[in-house]
Amino acid sequence: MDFSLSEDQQMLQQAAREFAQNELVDRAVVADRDEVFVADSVRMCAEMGFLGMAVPEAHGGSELGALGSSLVLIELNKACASTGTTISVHNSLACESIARFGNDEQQARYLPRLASGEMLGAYALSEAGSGSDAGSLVCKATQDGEDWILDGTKLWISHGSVCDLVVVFARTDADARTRGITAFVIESAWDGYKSGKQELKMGLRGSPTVELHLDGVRVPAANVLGEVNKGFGIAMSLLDGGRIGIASQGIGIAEACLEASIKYAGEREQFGKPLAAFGAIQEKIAEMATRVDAAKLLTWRAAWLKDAGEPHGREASMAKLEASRAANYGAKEAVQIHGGAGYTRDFPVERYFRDARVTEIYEGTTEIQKLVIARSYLRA
Ligand code: COS
Repeated sequence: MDFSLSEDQQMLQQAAREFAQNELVDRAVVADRDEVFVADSVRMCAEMGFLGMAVPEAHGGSELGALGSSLVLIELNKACASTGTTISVHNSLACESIARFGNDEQQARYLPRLASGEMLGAYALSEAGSGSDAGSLVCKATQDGEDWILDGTKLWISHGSVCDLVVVFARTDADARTRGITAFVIESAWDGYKSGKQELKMGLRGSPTVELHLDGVRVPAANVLGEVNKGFGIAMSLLDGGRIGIASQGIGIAEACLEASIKYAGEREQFGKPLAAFGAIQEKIAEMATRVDAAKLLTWRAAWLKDAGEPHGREASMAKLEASRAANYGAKEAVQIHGGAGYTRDFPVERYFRDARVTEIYEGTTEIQKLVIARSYLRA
């Protein structure tokens, strides 16, 4: 067993780190404060090739695989979790859906534009009545000649107000629960597509989360992704990969918390010595660092399995479970180490604390990750 990254992976990590620290850190503060989409950051990510991480080179992508993507996502999220969310959803849920389940024509039509950043991709599964119970969705697709007509409202859609393409899951058989759902690729410019209310969120304020109204959207048969009524498996299998992305986000936030805490503990003095000299602070740093590494090992194992073409659902859920806990633990302790200062916007740990919270909620709650893990052992 070899725990080291290859030279290419180290170079990728370094390039992503320098880019994120130089370009994203200050923009993250403004996007959070003003609650505006991190458009410039995403555009610069496109120039770096980070919008094509899940797209094969043959279609203009950088084809970094799950491990390469994780290395990049950790660095982006360390600097700006709103950018990290956008890049993760675009790659692991939108691009990957077409790269894995699209036919040749769909791949040729969409992948180059997604990889270059000409199109930003989103993913629409959740609804008012179906969050954790994704299989109960009611958004409807009705056949009309060769076309499908989509009607319904989707909820919690990351960057649904600024995207160009969305992978939408809709019901095509009212009586078949998870076996009656189909995946469609739709373009936001099409008639009947409208983004609605933008949520006012605790964190990730540079990543708009919106309602999506589909009002008679006409979708040609050519935009059905995979087979009719086989969409639920596609949704779940994409989420297996997406969860590696969110685990990487958790690691990025947790690492940012650790680094900020080490810096502050070295600078701030109380009782005549730096905070770092106190056992109570050392105990927190040790816990934070160990949890970051545990999350990294689990996440990179899941990514390695995915890249090897092996089943990785259980491992992705374990990675997300642990990494999201590491992020929330790290953020809580980082604020604590910073004391009153950490409770102000003068220090970034206040934002990390708010951004971390959702990692235990979206792309499957902590409870759902435990359910997936337990089921994989118990086959219950
Ligand atoms: N990959 C491929 N197929 C999968 C799968 C996976 N990871 N997980 C389940 N499936 C398939 C099953 O094999 C089954 O297929 P068949 O119909 O051929 O038997 C089908 O999907 C239904 O599976 P299951 O019975 O397990 O579905 P449930 O309704 O019990 O739901 C959970 C399973 C709870 C795990 C699922 O609904 C889930 O992940 N919920 C959370 C959704 C989520 O993360 N939402 C966030 C959206 S993005 S913010």
